Amino acid sequence: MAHKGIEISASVMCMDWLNISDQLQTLEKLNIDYLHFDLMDGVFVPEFSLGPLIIKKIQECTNIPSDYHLMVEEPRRMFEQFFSGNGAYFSIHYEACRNLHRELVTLKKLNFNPGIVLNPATTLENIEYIIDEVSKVTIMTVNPGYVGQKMVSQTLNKVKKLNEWRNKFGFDLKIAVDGNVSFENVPNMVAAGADILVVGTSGLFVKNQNLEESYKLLISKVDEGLLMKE
Ligand code: S6P
Ligand code: MG
Repeated sequence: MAHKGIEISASVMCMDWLNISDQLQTLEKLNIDYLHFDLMDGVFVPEFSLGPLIIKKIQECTNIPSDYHLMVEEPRRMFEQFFSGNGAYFSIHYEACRNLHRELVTLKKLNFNPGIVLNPATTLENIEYIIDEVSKVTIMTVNPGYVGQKMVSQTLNKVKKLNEWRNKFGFDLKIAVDGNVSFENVPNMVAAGADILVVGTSGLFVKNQNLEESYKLLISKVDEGLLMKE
């Protein structure tokens, strides 16, 4: 459940895979807002990760809503493999699509909540003409493809600028941040205007740290950020 308007999306790729069923139960108890599914194709980014079949197995074990992040070249090839949209967030990269507007319209038809993701080097102006089509813009705060990286600090300014656009033009969209959403970085991210935090190895699934304790710490960092915003 959102904490004072801030939602948490837990990166499945960063879970303890040998204890995934226990961790899923804990996430449900904590009322985590979304399970963040990272898909990689070995082309758009060098790595591979989860595919639709494994994702489906996980979805069968939980009621937590899904939040898909496709790090996949020309992602439309995969839309139909996700069965039904059910209003889940489905985010594709600006850099990966030749016909971005068409793909966003198709996602809506498939009953997804379309989102767009921007790599650190991509400017906001690139999405000026499609921003009305999306429910969420994700600012990658690291380069996509790997866990455990350091935040690219300039991306915080992009979050701030997007938040200013949203306030100025009244865009009805959520701003998400993904990458090194750590206890240290969360206050600044929230203060900059992020309202969905994708958390992985540095902000929730921290090695040798109890999941519930990590969550408590994370929420206290969200509160710090909200105070900075006032
Ligand atoms: C990265 C991916 C992310 C990671 C998450 C890892 O390409 O999109 O969703 O899973 O950012 O978290 P951390 O704290 O290790 O950076
Ligand atoms: Mg991601």
